[in-house]
Amino acid sequence: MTQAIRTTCAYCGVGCGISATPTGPRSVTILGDEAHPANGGRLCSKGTHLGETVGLQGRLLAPMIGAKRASWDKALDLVAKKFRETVERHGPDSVAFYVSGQLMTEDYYVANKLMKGFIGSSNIDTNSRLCMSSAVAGHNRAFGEDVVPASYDDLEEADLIVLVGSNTAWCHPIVYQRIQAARAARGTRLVVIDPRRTETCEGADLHLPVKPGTDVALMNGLLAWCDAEGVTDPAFLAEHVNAPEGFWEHIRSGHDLWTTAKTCDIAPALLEQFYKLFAATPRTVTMFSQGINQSIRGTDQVNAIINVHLATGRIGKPGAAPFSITGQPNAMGGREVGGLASTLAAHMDFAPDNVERVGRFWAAPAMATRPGLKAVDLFRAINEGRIKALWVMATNPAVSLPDAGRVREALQAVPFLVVSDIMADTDSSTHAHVRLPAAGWGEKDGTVTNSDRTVSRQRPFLALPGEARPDWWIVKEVGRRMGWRNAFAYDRPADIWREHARLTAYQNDGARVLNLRRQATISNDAYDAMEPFRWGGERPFSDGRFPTPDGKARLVLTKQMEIQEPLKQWPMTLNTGRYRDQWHTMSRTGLSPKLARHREEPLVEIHPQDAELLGIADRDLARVQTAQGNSLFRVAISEGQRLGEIFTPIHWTDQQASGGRTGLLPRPLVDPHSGQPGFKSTPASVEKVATEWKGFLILRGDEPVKLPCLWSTRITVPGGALYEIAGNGDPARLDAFLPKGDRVEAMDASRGTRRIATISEGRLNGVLFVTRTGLLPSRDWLIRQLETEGVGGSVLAARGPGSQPDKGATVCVCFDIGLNQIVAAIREQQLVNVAAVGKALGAGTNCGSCRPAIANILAQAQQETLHAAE
Ligand SMILES: Nc1nc2c(c(=O)[nH]1)N[C@H]1C(S)=C(S)[C@@H](COP(=O)(O)OP(=O)(O)OC[C@H]3O[C@@H](n4cnc5c(=O)[nH]c(N)nc54)[C@H](O)[C@@H]3O)O[C@H]1N2
Ligand SMILES: Nc1nc2c(c(=O)[nH]1)N[C@H]1C(S)=C(S)[C@@H](COP(=O)(O)OP(=O)(O)OC[C@H]3O[C@@H](n4cnc5c(=O)[nH]c(N)nc54)[C@H](O)[C@@H]3O)O[C@H]1N2
Ligand code: SF4
Ligand SMILES: [Mo]
Repeated sequence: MTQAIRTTCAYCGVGCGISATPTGPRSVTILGDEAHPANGGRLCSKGTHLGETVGLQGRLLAPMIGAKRASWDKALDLVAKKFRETVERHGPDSVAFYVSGQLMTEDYYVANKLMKGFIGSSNIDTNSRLCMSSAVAGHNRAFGEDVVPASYDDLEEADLIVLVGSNTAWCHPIVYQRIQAARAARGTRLVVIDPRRTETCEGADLHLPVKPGTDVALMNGLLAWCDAEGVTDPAFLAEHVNAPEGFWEHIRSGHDLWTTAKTCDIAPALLEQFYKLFAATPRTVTMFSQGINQSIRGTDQVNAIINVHLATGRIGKPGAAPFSITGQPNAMGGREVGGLASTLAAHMDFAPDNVERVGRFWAAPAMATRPGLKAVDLFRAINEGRIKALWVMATNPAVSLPDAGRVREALQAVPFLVVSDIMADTDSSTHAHVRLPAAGWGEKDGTVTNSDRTVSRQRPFLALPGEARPDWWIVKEVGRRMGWRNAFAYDRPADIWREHARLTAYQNDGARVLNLRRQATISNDAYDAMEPFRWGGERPFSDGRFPTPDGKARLVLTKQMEIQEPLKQWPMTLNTGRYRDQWHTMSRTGLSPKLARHREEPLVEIHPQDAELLGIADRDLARVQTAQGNSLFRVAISEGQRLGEIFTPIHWTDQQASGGRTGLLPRPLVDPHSGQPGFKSTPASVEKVATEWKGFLILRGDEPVKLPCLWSTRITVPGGALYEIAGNGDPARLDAFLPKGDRVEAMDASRGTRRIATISEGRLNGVLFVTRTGLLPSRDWLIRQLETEGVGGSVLAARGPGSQPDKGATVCVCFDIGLNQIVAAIREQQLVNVAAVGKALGAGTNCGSCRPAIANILAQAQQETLHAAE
């Protein structure tokens, strides 16, 4: 028997430990690691189904120069030569790296060192700019260092947890499960502050549907309330906190309950309920993520939250802290090594003695002396011709940056583009001159740091496929070929880890909390056996000392920004974010048939009244337009939306769909302190788009096709792919996409229905259903025919003998249980809670990610029963 390998999840910043047992060259059994402090054995739907994503579909397996395979030597020599020549000709600031919170700390360290110490520029920025940079800037302003003063254990010690701008149930599901467990065990109260009613609200005591962008007013109002109620901590304030001039005068004027409620568009009684609860509960954790960070006032929003915690002394104590939760698995590690253009290394900024110190440590020939270009500015600089060589690693800016249409132009325009990725084709790598095949999750080896500063190992359990190589190796090889052989002479990740650890400790006389001194001499064996540990200790700032020059934390005066009234041309406000079972641009989660079922298409969610006004019905297609661009989405009418606001997901790309391109829509406007884009709020309009026909296509195999129709979205299914399609004109042009085989057809002219299948020796190769006015059958049974023997012409009836009724949209992906099944069971068996549904159907009893959804279905069913009784 092969041994289980302990590693960390590929996805979110919760950083769950995984126990992976390989079962073949490219297959693995995944379980939660019971000994890992983040998850104690639990995994969410994405972690649970990681095994479905380790195949080689779509992988880049050899270096490519243009469309041609190249040897590593040739590709690396070319990259080194082009970067060296560009620096020689145009100076160090004419080149840039754009990297990612999905790199290992070791990868990140090498890239940062190469750019900031050897090339001599700070033009290395990361997708964490889009994610965590407002939190980083907020921490620096308040504490003097980017330190998260909380741990997951605080969630179990808190009496109140406030989630601000965080859809925790979907995006940090195991943290959400820990919160729910704490609620069950000790009655912890939960408040959610989010303009949308998300599934996170299902298990909460209060939901405040704030007007977007008004969190500063809400937090300042809270501070004013605490001040008036005498729940600030004068002793702590006097000894450990500095307030800027005019701070309290500012808080004490114009932040009364009524004014605040009006600004935030929340019922005063609801707001008062929250304020009272907060004031009465010393053990409070306020957890926040992108609803706070991704704003053009993100840094002020972060500081408004921290202000409340500092002023009430709710920091550095058990169960009391402001808690910025990270997105990517190693967003935190990137911050530690200094992978942002605005930091130098190891939590040091560009102060002259830091530059001198790091330069000495690296024996650097060309230290960068000032911050470099932040992501949005970086791509603008490319469009302006100022950046002539760009290396993108482990991120997909053509999809994920705001105003992605301009970003695509930049990627096309840059004279030399290198993309390191695990996948062959991404919307960004299409434009690359050189593509480098990176090692992916399960193959790579290194460390990551999660939201609560816990460092864990990612360990390989699969062989490197083809010629894929780890990112640290690729970068150090380029460094060596650029002429710095000794500075980049690493043989293994442990070599890099030790150097990084030494730098954090180098001349660190307590000035920086980040100090990995004990790791600096770790042996290779000890590195391999490393247990998860937390830097900065259990509870930073518990002694009331902060890493500022005078040891005191800082309150920051924050003012609520003006919220622009909607313009006539753009009557709606576009909010963007995530789905429970997809990860970013779907390069990994898109491979999993199970995960694909939760949301099969990119939806635009809209309030019923807005939809009615616009003449849009549920399941229509609609075009969302902004000043930056437009894209098509499937409509989902949702009571959870505020009036005038719409929501679209960030996940869909050219690789899976003709529409759903959220990245084209947001404005490239950024927060002035952090440079983080305001992804959550863009003026927009929506209109219905009619099509003459709709249908679907099921194809065997995993080679994607691009279909010539207005709407086409692809999901992976067992044995093949399902395309949902809609369009105008003659649909017969789609017939050509059916694979060869014996062809069977059925037409119904009155409804304009075409059904065609191709079959070889009793195996279904593909099937196309299109209709103008008729209904379409459930896809499930047809999909199963891909894996069935002895298929014949009767497949066009789209129904097996005694086949099941339509299950409806998948809710529980672990047991493949649909909405209709749950609703029927609730009705027929009079189920009253999530546990009862679990008992009856199994739904929600494995990973638990769908439990909030089941709670929501139960609540709706109860409402309907009430209405029926009235
Ligand atoms: N399933 C899944 N999980 C993920 C990811 C993924 O792609 N898929 N990505 C990971 C990454 S990198 C990140 S950064 C995290 C993000 O995790 P989250 O921050 O939880 O996710 P988002 O959906 O981006 O946004 C959170 C919420 O902010 C709300 N919001 C919008 N505007 C405002 C506002 O003005 N005020 C307030 N209070 N709230 C507002 C939105 O309505 C949304 O529900 O998720 C991580 N986890
Ligand atoms: N409108 C809008 N836009 C957003 C957001 C939003 O809420 N709204 N959120 C933003 C946030 S918070 C984030 S974090 C970004 C995420 O956006 P991206 O970083 O662009 O998204 P990913 O799909 O995670 O891209 C990772 C890429 O790296 C590849 N990859 C995976 N593992 C490795 C590896 O080990 N090495 C290498 N070299 N490549 C690898 C994957 O195949 C994939 O192509 O999106 C941002 N964009
Ligand atoms: S919560 Fe889910 S996606 Fe996040 S690390 Fe844990 S298992 Fe992975
Ligand atoms: Mo993120």
